[in-house]
Amino acid sequence: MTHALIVIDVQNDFCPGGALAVAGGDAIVAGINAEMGQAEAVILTQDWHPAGHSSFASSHAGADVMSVTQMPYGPQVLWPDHCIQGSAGAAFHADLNTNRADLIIRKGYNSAIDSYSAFFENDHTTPTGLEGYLRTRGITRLVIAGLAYDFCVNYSAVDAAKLGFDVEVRHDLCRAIDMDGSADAATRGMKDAGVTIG
Ligand code: VGL
Ligand code: ZN
Repeated sequence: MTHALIVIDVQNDFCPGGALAVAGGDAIVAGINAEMGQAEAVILTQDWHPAGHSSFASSHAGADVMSVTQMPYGPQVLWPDHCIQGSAGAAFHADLNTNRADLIIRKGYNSAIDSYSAFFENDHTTPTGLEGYLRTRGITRLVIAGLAYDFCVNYSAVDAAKLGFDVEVRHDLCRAIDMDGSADAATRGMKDAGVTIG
């Protein structure tokens, strides 16, 4: 048994020109495609929000983009509208080898709760189903890459480690939003959770 490669949110809205562009987001695509050849299973995640999602600043009167608000489940960054279900921005980067994917898991479809992690919504309780998929396939080792390093990659990796998976994050195959030191904080948090940063 080798490992599953989990590719987080390599979507147009997180790449240059997108609604929530991550610097260099497109520069990791070729390396991720190459890495797929090493994996037993390839899983893609896709941020997939309904219009008017509660994580959008536009859904909160007077709120600034990138400000933080308090939600019932904790603090929430208010993002520009992004990855709206079925939009071009929500589509995978055109060069990503989506044909190699065994599973595409969508997240963030619940209007009231954001979902950074591929495993749980931001209430840290509502599962996406990915844990069950991996366990029933007998996969215990995960390599994680994608966007954004400090949000969805970080949350996915920490949740995976807490669930008992053996987790490596490929730093070279990720790019960060990096607001207020969030990239360094993500590295510390992942290491504390037992994630290997490769
Ligand atoms: C993400 C912010 C909002 C991510 C998704 O993929 O890291 N970040 N939605
Ligand atoms: Zn999102």
